[in-house]
Amino acid sequence: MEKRVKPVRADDFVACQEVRPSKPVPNLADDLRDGLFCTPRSLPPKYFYDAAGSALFDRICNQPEYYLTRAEDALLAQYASEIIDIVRPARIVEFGSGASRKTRRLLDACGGQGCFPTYAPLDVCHTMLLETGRRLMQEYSWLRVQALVGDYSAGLAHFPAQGGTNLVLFLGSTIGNFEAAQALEFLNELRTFMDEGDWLLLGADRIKPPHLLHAAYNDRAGLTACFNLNMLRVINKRSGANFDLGAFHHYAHFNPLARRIEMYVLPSRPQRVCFPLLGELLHLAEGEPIRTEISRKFTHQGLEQLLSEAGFRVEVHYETQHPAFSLALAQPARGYRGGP
Ligand code: AVJ
Repeated sequence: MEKRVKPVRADDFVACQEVRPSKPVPNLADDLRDGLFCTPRSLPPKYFYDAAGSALFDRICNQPEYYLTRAEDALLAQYASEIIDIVRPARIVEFGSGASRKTRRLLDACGGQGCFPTYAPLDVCHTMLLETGRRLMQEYSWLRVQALVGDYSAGLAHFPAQGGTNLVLFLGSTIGNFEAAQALEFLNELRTFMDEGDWLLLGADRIKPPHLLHAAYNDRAGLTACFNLNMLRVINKRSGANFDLGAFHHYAHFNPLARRIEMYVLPSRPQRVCFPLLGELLHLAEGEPIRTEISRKFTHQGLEQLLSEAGFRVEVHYETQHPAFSLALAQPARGYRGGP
């Protein structure tokens, strides 16, 4: 008889707790109504990330054109011990942790310096949190994982407090998905939840020659195109809509005035899409765009200005050149009285 390995129950090892939203979050019907039945049409990027979408994003990160992940990882590899030495965190909080791959650089540095923080990843995906948490605890014998299930855009008022220094990670240039006003609001809110001695490590992509940006969002293997169109599949599955995936194209370009990548799905012929959830029918003309993502690109100064407007003081600004990428280590500015 085949010998079976006893399954490990992740819940036995990884403490997992829910962070309740503290402000109203639009549901799927709201997002569809507000995004599609007006012009210009758009859908929020959070709908990229079902299991297939997350797997596609992982593969995009390994594409030769998608420099972001490698640039950020190079900075973490080079500066993780310096960062840990400066911060000496009691807890590492990570927003949108996903598979926590980059976090390992920091955990390695912790181990090397006799600093043993708790790791608190916040993600919407419960399964991903448990799997990653369990794996990390096997790799780092000293590590306690306090997994948090929730949506960082749904408010942080119910985020569990913990004494000692927090190091908050917001990596991968996810901040670029927010419009300028939203980014400011989010960072402001984050600062309100942080103590004066806490630290923020923020990864942000930088302005660079358009052909490099264009290539990163139009990889030759076509993974970004699949990732983009997968959003329509997610919407179909979750709402019962009937987007015809074969009738849409991926389109991504860099808008140098707005300093951002804009990503769209474009119908190659007129479309009628049913939304039973709303009792509505959507008419799209040939080529009428639905925007699925913006990915803002910062200048060195622009990033520091955003942080300072949100009430942070940048202590160290790590950066790569060619391709440029920023990792800013910042603290809440002392005596800051501004608010959102
Ligand atoms: C995960 C939001 C940082 O904007 O570069 C990758 C998502 N979109 N390719 C980015 C993405 C297309 C990515 N972020």
